[in-house]
Amino acid sequence: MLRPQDNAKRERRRLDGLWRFRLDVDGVGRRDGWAERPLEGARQMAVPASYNDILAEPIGRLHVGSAWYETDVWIPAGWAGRRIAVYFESVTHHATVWADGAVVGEHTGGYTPFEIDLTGVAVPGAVVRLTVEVDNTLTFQTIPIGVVVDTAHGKRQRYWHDFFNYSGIHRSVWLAASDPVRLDDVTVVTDLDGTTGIVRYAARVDGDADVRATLRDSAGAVVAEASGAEGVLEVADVHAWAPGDGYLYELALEVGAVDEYRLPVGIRTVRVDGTRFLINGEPFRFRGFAMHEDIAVIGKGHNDAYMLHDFALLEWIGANSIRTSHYPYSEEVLDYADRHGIVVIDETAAVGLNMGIGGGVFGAQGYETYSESTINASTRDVHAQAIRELVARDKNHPSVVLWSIANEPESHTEAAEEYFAPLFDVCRNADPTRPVGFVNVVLAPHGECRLAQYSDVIMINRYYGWYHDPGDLPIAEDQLEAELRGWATEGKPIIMTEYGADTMPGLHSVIPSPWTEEFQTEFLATYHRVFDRIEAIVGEQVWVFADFATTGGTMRVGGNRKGVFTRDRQPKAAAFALRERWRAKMDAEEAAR
Ligand code: GCB
Repeated sequence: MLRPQDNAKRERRRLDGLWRFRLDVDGVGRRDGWAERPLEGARQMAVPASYNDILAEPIGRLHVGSAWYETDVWIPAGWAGRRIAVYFESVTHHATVWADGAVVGEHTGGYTPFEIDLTGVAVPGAVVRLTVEVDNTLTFQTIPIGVVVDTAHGKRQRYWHDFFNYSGIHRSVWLAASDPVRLDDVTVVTDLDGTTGIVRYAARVDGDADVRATLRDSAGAVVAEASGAEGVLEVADVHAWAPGDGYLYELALEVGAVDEYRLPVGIRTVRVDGTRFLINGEPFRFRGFAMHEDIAVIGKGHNDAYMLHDFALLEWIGANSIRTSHYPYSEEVLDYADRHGIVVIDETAAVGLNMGIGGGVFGAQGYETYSESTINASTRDVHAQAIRELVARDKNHPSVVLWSIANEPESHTEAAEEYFAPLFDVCRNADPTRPVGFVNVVLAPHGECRLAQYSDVIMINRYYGWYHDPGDLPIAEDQLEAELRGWATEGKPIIMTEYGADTMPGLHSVIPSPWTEEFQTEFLATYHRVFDRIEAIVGEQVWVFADFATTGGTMRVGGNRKGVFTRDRQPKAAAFALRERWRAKMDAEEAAR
């Protein structure tokens, strides 16, 4: 599946805007045939956006189950004879789609796209009523997982991850037209041989037609050509894609005389060598943040202005990388990262697969993580599909250098190994070119984790001095160093994928104490001293870029406050300290080049 685009042979229309909307509070929408006729009792809802905080009613936060969206779409008369499809970038978490009252498709997985062929259903020159049932239910057989409990006050959703279960149509919806004979998919793999760049492409055509490939540089000059569904393009004096230098070529694929597709291509290599993480053969050190897609009112709805501002702040602070914690981000984010040389650790939505975290503070208590009745073989199938869909969507982004197949799962038990070992294979089969890993939690410290052996890179989240011995940074420094020295004996690169402290902006103290701005700054400095003493540490990504919404709870004050920026993107004191450190590192790297 390819993302819709406009070019000489293809056309697309964005269907964003105000749709008709109704929460299915009593769960009767299907029984009562809400899709069969225009949605009764509907209000308006923004697409893209989470509906939760827009409603300004408790039900927006409490609702478990379906929400119905509807819009009328005019199909251009000029599209007669074309293949017509609707492409959803993200519906969280399960979508069923109707066209004029008839089911046309469904999709599971809240953060990866899906396409539904409407040819024959959508009549050129006529209007089609599109209905989407958006189900936000999380169970032990969804990714992420959750459990629904029945209470005297209705259903309640519990889950083990620390961000609010925002729901809705979160990214753009496209109506797309192409020839019925068309390019269906393309995989690009790049390599470097001295000063020559190598681009291997493999195209999948729906129908019978020849493929011609043309590679152009950023000025539009043709640098290589080939024909056939598979081919190799060589670029003399290549301008490689590199961190901080998002140089992109453009690969144009022509399918007979009927279709074409243009794909930005960054030519680079990624490899792990001992404890080094190499991009184009050069050691790379990750500096930056684990992020969230999270904005006041809009929730997880994609917003271009916020995206640009977030990237501007990343540049301001001297970050060179991000992790898409804890789910695949909008495709716009990856496009931007490609174009600006930002390095991305790309994560699936497999978060919260751990009943031990927080003693049940975030979720429900009394469950076993892996069992017949909780996370089981069916969950693994869904998880495998989530990995395949992530790779299918993002495989051609040069910015993506490492896959994270899960965040903080239970990883110290035999059951964890049984569950996860095949999933590492799923990821490597889907993409043999990038390193694969998962993010380790403190409950499986060095020596006890049974999954690190399957990872190419060790990714670790730690909160010594926050959740353990809160406020005592000398002890935290010792604990962190002792553990990291253990991990360093594994001979693999280590990325600290999370470390941070909740901080209320405006709260100060002379002696740094938890929740103050001074403490956050000291906390990070403590960790940095340790990182700088251990060679195998090749990355530091602070938790978290900005404050974000979570479920309400005694450990959260209006959400998670570990942001280096507030939710409305104002800097806390730690932002300036990080900027000093990271910009100095950036300058030193530059000088060494
Ligand atoms: C973690 C999780 C992250 C939480 C964070 C915290 O380890 O990966 O999702 O938000 O800790 O602040 O507790």
